[in-house]
Amino acid sequence: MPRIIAHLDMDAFFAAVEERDRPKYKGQPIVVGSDPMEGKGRGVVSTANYKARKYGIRSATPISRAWQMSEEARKKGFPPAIFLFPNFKKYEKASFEVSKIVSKFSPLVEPASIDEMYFDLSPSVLFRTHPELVEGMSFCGNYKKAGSICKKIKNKIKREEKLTCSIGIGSNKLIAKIASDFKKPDGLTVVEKGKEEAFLENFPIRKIPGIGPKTEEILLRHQIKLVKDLKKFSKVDLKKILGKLGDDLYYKIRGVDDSPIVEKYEIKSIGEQETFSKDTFDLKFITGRMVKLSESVFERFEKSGFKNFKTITITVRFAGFETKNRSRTLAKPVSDLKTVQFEALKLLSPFFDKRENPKKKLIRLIGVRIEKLI
Ligand code: TTP
Ligand code: MG
Repeated sequence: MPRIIAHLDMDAFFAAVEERDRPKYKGQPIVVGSDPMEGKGRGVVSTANYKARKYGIRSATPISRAWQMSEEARKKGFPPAIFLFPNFKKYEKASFEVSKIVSKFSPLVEPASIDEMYFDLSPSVLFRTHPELVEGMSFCGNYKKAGSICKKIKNKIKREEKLTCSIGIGSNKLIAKIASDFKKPDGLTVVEKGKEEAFLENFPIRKIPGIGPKTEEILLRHQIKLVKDLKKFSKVDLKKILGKLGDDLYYKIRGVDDSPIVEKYEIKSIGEQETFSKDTFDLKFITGRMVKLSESVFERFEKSGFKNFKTITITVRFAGFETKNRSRTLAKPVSDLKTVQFEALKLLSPFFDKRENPKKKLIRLIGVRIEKLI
């Protein structure tokens, strides 16, 4: 049965929520991330709104660099960026409200991250649950109708949540995902059945999910820049160049993907990290921050709707960026703050002695995450 799948991705999500909730910053360039400390801050940018992106600021830009870019813009007479800390509880709430709106239009919704979701608009699915939405729609698939449903979804999100999003519609998840990114922000892109290959051909290869910086580098060495360059290679050739990934890619670049929509709520973990303002080996300070981070993570867990968890994971990043994760999975599920704090500190303590840190390297960042949520 042919499918019609949509992918929705919120625009500049964290920054858009902040801009909505703080009217005094409306229309200003906004950067959500760690404290820039007038250019001496050491974390990174979570996201920047589109005004701040004009200054070159992006997700994962070092916050010190973002500050410099804002200063350069200020010197040219543009408004400097407003730097704000992330407030995950607010973003989780907005994300939940958006998925509630989408659920009114489709019975099959897959939350894929905090700001994106896939949903099924196939007539065969909607006929069963939302007959009013598919009146006059034929079983062979009607992309116009799917487009008009998505317009309604976008309007409702704008009206009720005061946020914009971009949606892509296609015959599978892969095409929908690439299409949602095609006209950002506030875009709607429909790729009808049969038009998938033509749609993909002129994209740079990095747009294909699964092609990261390393694969891109390998392919560039073979003069492959665009999807259409990649299409000249046979399946056997691609396998020779890229191994198993080559096999997958052969189909992806032809728009073929039959992965299903997975309905379950996909939060896999709740966690937070903190980059210290200075690399440190101060036991009292670091354990104090770990206790606080655990509290903050636990508060979010309490609001998440999950009842228990089984795994606690910590992250330690040394001054030289070497990063270690350590986990403990408990025999029985738990749901209390004391356990998170106790286990996190127990996992952390070897980093203060020769068990995990014989050279007494300074610590740059710590994080804590709870996983196996039930
Ligand atoms: P994205 O959807 O990748 O980015 P975005 O919503 O900010 O912007 P766009 O309009 O291009 O979709 O990520 C969603 C949120 O996830 C983003 O608002 C902040 C967070 N995030 C990080 O914290 N760090 C990162 O490196 C990225 C990519 C995202
Ligand atoms: Mg987004």
